[in-house]
Amino acid sequence: MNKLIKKFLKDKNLDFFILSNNDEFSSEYAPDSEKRVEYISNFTGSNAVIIFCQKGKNAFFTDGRYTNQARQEIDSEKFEIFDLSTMSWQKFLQNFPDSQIGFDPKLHNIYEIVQLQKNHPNLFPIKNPIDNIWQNDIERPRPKAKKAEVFIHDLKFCGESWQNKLKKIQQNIKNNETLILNCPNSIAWLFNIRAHDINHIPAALIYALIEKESAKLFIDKSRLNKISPNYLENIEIYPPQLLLEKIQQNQNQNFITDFSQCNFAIYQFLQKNNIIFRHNPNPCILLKAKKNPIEVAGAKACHQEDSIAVNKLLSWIEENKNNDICEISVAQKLLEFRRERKYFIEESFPTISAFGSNGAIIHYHPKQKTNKKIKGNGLFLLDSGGNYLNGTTDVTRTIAIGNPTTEQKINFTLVLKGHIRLAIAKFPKSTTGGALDALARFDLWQEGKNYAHGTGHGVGNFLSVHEGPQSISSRISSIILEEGMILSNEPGYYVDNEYGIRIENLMIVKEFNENFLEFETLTSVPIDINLVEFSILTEYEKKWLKNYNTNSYL
Ligand SMILES: [Mn+2]
Repeated sequence: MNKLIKKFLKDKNLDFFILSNNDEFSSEYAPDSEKRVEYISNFTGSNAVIIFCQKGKNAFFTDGRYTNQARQEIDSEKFEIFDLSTMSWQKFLQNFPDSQIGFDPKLHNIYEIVQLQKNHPNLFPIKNPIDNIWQNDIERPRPKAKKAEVFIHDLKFCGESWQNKLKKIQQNIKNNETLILNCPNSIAWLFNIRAHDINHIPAALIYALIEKESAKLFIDKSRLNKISPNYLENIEIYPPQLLLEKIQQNQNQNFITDFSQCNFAIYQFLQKNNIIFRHNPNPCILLKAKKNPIEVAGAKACHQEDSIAVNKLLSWIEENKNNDICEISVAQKLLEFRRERKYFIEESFPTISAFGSNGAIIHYHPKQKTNKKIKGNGLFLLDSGGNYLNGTTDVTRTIAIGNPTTEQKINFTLVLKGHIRLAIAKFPKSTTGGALDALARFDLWQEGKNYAHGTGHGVGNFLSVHEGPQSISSRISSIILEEGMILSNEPGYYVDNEYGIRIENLMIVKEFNENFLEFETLTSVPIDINLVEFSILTEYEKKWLKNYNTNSYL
């Protein structure tokens, strides 16, 4: 396969081809039919870019969560692995400013390519060579794209009619403007519809065009059989392949779209047809992030349900620790317990069930080849979540199997201190998530320790477990935290090849007083006190822990 790509590059006179792990919607969990990086390299993580080189080794880029995993999964003869935090693929290409570079315009957002064009005059959108190879592969045929039936997300779970939401969006659109939406999560939220096109995120992979007085959805009509024809009253429905045609028919309109989401293929089309367009931040994002009172109530209820499942699992581990349990069997049992809970639909992401050294692989998912028995002495890290009709959950617990070492206890306690510091924080209105990140790291930093991931991400309502714009991270958190936003609180600590520690709860932002906000923790799963080094906790922290655990045995 590598040879085929090298030949392709030579034939096309290209030095490089950039392959991103995205689909045309930048889905976090690309559908199987779009997993080109996995097909070509065996890498199963969600974030990766490969730069295929006509000469020499190809370059493989992923972030700190996945570098260990990449080393295990991909062929180091063919790929050199880079950590995106120290070497981005853009920086890599900067060493070759005059090179001829090909890319698939559907798999990159507009910003990404516009930035790249500044340094690389010879950058060419081309037909993806991997698609050709995959299409002709009889041994590993390319899966068909899944087009699932659409269903309604009931008003009792979403709390606001789509007509209302649409009105709010249309208020900010000018008469001669058309908004292009290619963000499936936003469309799902806006029209209160869901579908299982991909695992873990119940959104249909579709486009929409929104105008001042009208709206168009691009979706096969057959997918709407389950919902009443009156439901999407006044919304025009077109087959997906008519998107560009409809844009062209309205070419006198000014088009607006979010350049950080919209793919470059659409940009190319607009440019080619001399259609006027500009960047506009996706207006759904912030409205979606601030949960309404019904969504807040749903989030609390589904967290109670989900916490019961995790509580049951922790007791089950305790009872079965001498019964040959392993990472995979624990993850399966947890799914069984979740399936018993009210409104549970599916896991919100693949469960991270990691014992011992596997815990140091930040986004590890057990496979037959790596599956460890959970026995002897070691730390067991379990990060999992559920998508419920009334909300989305995400929780991590690290528990001691056998006897933990003093070092493990101290590190766990430093992580716990950071978790508590953030959980109890009160902060002025207009504080950004970035400003709070150091709270969770402070105690680790004092010991010269840190973790290579963000502290908190936003969470959807029966949608994506990772949903912006808010986050708690030193890198990209210029968004002000507002009432009703849900965030994770998940500091950790990792020792490569030995163990991993992470403590994660979800929290909701609420008012503390007129000028200040605070968090309310939603997750109720006890923290393992066998891992706590009480001598380094303050009296206040001890009290917090006791109180939290007392209220968390469900
Ligand atoms: Mn999380």
